Amino acid sequence: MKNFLLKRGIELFSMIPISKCKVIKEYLLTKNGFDENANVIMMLFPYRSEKAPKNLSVYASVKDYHSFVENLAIELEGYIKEKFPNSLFKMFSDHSPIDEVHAACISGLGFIGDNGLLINKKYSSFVFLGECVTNLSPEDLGIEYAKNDSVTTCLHCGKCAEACPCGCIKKEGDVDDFNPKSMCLSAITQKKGELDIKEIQLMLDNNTVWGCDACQNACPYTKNAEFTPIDFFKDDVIEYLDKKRLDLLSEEEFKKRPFAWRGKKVIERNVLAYEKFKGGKKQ
Ligand code: B12
Ligand code: SF4
Ligand code: SF4
Repeated sequence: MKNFLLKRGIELFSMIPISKCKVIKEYLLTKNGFDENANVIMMLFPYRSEKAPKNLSVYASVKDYHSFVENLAIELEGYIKEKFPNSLFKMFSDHSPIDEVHAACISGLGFIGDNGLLINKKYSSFVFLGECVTNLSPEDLGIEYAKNDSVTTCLHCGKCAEACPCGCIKKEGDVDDFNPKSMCLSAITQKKGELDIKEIQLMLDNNTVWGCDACQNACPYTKNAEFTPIDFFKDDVIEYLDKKRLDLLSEEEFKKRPFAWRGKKVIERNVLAYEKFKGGKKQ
């Protein structure tokens, strides 16, 4: 299993029992036949490449990580089922039974930043999280349980809170209220319906038509972080998204982008508003 993952550029993985995870969607476990004895192999997928996007968050500029995980799941399932035909095995990412940030932290793969994200020392917070839930044991798979399964946190330097344009991040020791996550710019760019002028202004000020990286870019761990070694995230990066670029995407290509799950209308609305108010000029 270790070699299988390493060959695919996945160097950060670790195993924990599901009983230590925060289960947020129980039905995804029962539906797939798992009980409290299941194990979780947490994995980190670094995704930031040298190509820095100009008006998109990094996650939105690379190909959709869900298809990366789907392809990995197919290969991994074939590999595992050949050795253990009766085993239970299911890959998740994002739409997951567990709180992935918490699980990756107690797997020893990083710590939780005040920005709510999992930060890995080598790749910073620019890592996607995914996991394989299985009834196989560490001995079966040749991966040992994480040694330190406590929750660890960051430097609490306050830079992410200062950089957040929406006041969503609480500084250590802060007693003031902070805004709910629904007010996070990332959530605003993904919501359906009309955007008001304040919301459009936030997109313009932060140069983004999808997602937000302000709290990650301000974080000191990002400064010296390494770029992704995974080819999937290096190819076909969209550095600037305008209406012309959007229209050039075929239906098939559009489906491969991280903003596709919301449908064409939402990203088109953002791009048009961005272009209209920026006067169509590239930053
Ligand atoms: C829902 C969600 C969002 C929503 C949150 C809105 C809401 N109403 O809750 C929105 C759209 C805002 C969002 C934004 C982003 N997300 Co998101 N999101 C998730 C998702 C699917 C579920 C989170 C959850 O509900 N956890 C469970 C509940 C119980 O936990 P919670 O206590 O409410 O808080 C958790 C998180 O919400 C977060 N958190 C804590 N404090 C704060 C504060 C703010 C302001 C925000 C936004 C989040 C946040 O950390 C907590 C511990 O896990 C996870 C995947 C997963 N299955 O875990 C991805 C996930 C957390 N997101 C991810 C990413 C990449 C992002 C963005 C960076 C994308 C972008 N560039 O725009 C931003 C970052 C915003 C931020 N600072 O956290 C990655 C994070 C990878 C990492 N290194 O940690 C995940 C793990 C997806 C993945 N599989 O890789 N996300
Ligand atoms: S993603 Fe942007 S708006 Fe959301 S918490 Fe981070 S800095 Fe704030
Ligand atoms: S910017 Fe500072 S406070 Fe925020 S996550 Fe990074 S180390 Fe923690």
